This record gives sequence, C-alpha cells and structure tokens, in this order.
Amino acid sequence: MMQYRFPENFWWGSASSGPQSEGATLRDGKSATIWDKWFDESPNRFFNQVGPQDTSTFYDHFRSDIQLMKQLNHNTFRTSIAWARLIPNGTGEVNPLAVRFYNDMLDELLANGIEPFINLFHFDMPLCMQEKGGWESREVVDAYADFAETCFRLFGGKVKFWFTFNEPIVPVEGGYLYDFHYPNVVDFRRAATVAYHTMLAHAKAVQRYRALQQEGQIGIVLNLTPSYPRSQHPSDLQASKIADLFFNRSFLDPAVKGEYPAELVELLKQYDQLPHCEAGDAELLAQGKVDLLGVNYYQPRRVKARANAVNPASPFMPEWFFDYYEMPGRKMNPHRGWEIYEKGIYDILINLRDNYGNIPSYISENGMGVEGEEKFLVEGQIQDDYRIKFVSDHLQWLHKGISENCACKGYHLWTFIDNWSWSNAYKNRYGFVQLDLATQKRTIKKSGEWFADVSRNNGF
Ligand code: BGP
Repeated sequence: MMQYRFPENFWWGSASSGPQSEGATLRDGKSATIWDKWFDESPNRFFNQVGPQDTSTFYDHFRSDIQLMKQLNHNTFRTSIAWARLIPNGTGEVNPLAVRFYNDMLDELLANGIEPFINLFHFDMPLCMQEKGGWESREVVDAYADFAETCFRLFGGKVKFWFTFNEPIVPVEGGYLYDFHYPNVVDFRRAATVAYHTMLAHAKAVQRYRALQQEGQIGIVLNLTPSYPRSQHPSDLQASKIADLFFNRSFLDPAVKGEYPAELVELLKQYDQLPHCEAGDAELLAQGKVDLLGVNYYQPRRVKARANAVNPASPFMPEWFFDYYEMPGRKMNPHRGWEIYEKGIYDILINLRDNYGNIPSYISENGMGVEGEEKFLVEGQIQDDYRIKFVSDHLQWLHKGISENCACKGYHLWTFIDNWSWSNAYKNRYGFVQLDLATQKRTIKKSGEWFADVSRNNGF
C-alpha cells in the first residue's frame, strides 16, 4: 500500500560536485584549486592523507555512471562545473577540453532522461583567484560573474536549472572562521567580507543570466540549519534568534528577499563588524532574488543563552551570543557526529512557506555519512538499512510539508557514488552506490535499489 505519494513530476535524484567526483584534477588543462594547494601543504589535515586527486573519476567514467543513475531511476542529477577546468586562468581563455567534457556529460544526461541541475561553485576556488584575494576581492567577484556568464552562453541550451553557489556559508566558516578550509584564517571581519562578496557574486550571476533571457531558472543551494532554543525562556529564544541570523538568514534573506535582515546589519554595526559596502551594492543584491532555492539539510542547530559573560577582549565570534546545547535524548549519527532530526526538514519548508513567500524549493542534499560500511556487506552488497530509514523518515516529513502547501519540488540524496568529502576524504560514505577506491568498481547498495523503486512509484 502506498502511503506517501508525491506530486507529479517530482524530482528524484542525487547530488554530487565536480571537485568531489571528477578527478583529473590537474589534467587536460585544469588548473589547481585551493584544495590541491592545501593538500600539498598539509596532507595531515586530510583523513588517511587522501587528497582531492583521489575521486570516483567521473571525468573518465561519466557515461557508465549515468547508466547507473538510470538504473536508479533518477530523473535529475546535480553536479558542478569547475571554474578551474573551464577557465584555467580564472579569467580569459576557455579550455576547449573542458567545454567538450561538460557538453558530452550534459548530452549524456539528457539522452537518458536525466535533467541536469548545474551548480557553478562548490568550494573549489581556483588557486590563481585565491592568490588575488579570493572572495575578499571584488576583482574575483567580477571574474566569477564572467565565468558564470560563460557557462550560461556555452551550456544554457542544455541546462534549465542553474545554481550559483553550493552552501556559500561553508567557505566563510571553514576558510575564515573555524579553520576547516583553506586559507585557514580566523577573523570575523574578513569572514563577513567573504560572505558579503559571495552574495554580490551571486547577484551578479543572476543579473547576467536574466540579461541573456534564456529559458530556465536560476537559484542557489543553501545549507539551512533550523535553530532551536533549549527552552521558551526569553534568553534562550534570543540566543536561537541570533544563531538563526548568523547561520541561516545571512544568506537566505538576500537570496530570497534581495536584502539583509535589518537586525543582522544592526548587530554587526553595533560591534563594528560590517563589511565595506559600495554605492550600488543594495540595488545589485535586490536583483539577485532566486527563482528556486536548493535546501541542503543534514542537522539542526540547538542553542541556549550563554552561561558566561563574553570577554570583550576576545575576538568577535557568533558564539558571543549563544552556547551550543545538546538536547537530552537526541538521536545521533555517531559517524559524522551530527544529530538526526527528521522534522527539521518540515520546519524549514514551513518557514519558507510562511516567511519567504513559499519560494519554490527542493531538497538539494540530505543524507547519512557512515564509516566502515564494509561491515554491512552481504553477498557483495552493502545492506544499508540505516540509510533507507534515514531517507524515508525525512521523506515522510517532506511529504507532510507538501500536503500543507509547501512548494517543494524534489529530493536529491547526497550522494550518488561514495565520493571524496574534503578533509574527511573517504571517512564517511554517503552514496547510493559503493565505490571501491582501489579498483574503481561501483556496486549499488540496498538503498540504491530501494530508491529506484521510490522514484519509479513516485512514493513509498
Ligand atoms: C555538504 C557539502 C557536500 C558534502 C556534504 C557531506 O556540506 O555540500 O559537498 O560533502 O556536506 O558532508 P561531509 O562531507 O563534511 O561529511
């Protein structure tokens, strides 16, 4: 009996990214990214010292991988175009081998009835652009807009769903605040500039796309972490409101409403942390409103009022305004150390419905990273019942949201084939398809077969 039937034309698929799956990192004209640089400098920061060159080699195997997607009944797939592959110097000349690869890959997807969702930046800043200051530099913002326009012109006939950025807050947090991405800076003011310039870059790309009047939609992919207070006490509520401003609304508001929340601007002004703004920025941001929002959801954020007063001599951080809170009895994914809270997906959709004009959205990532999955091998196949449960529990809440009029159009699992996860490398596996890194053999997991049925039946 079908309990959860989804709307017609619902998108069922999975998501990946160029830097995590393509491989051929320095081949066929591709230039280095910050990941190549960081791995060269600090291999010990990567799990088992496995770096960005060790991927599932999508660059070489995309045709057979797309056949696997077909077996899994995908009607969509997200990946990204690597700036450092398409325009190796960051600006100027386009790499013909990259054009050929992306055209072939897009043609193959379309020929197999799989709609490409294409993202333009997945943490993979070309090294030459980082050397110009990365997102701290307005010159890089302009270079990105040119790169985006080049993509629209080259591939806009094939791609109808574009995304400017994946999780733009992550390079801010990782690279400029919490030291888990290159360039490993810890400085709030610089982080704020990076965040601000990323949204200017986003808005410029949207503006360029609309000027071309192509048929299609443009959006952004945000990792939203619903911010739950420990209690309804006003000080806990205030803590969660501020965490929400820093970690969700800092990107969600400009992306959907075309402007920053006044409370966030006020707060940063009060602590003298506002990034430098120029004339015309506000008008530009107002033009960056998206057609479609990708929502990555993995875990909630739980906070409480700070226990101790802030030492005003310490460097400014979002954590000046709250403490993290571990809810008693919470469910955990022990491998990744993330809480599992399925209802979060519903709360996000209701928030978008009620406070963001019910912007059309889809779940662009959701998934469960597990270490040591070989333990679950039975007769050559990983029996990942935990992943089936994880996905179906989230889909039930997603279904409830849709039945209450939330405009959610699809679901992508993170990820298709186990892939390279930044500094976690292959520690946690996320795929519907198991990858043997040594032989590059692919084997569909039990969850992949289950998902193929869900997609075929448009429900479960
Ligand atoms: C998201 C990223 C993905 C992917 C995923 C899993 O933040 O968009 O690129 O890596 O998280 O997280 P992790 O690889 O850190 O376990």
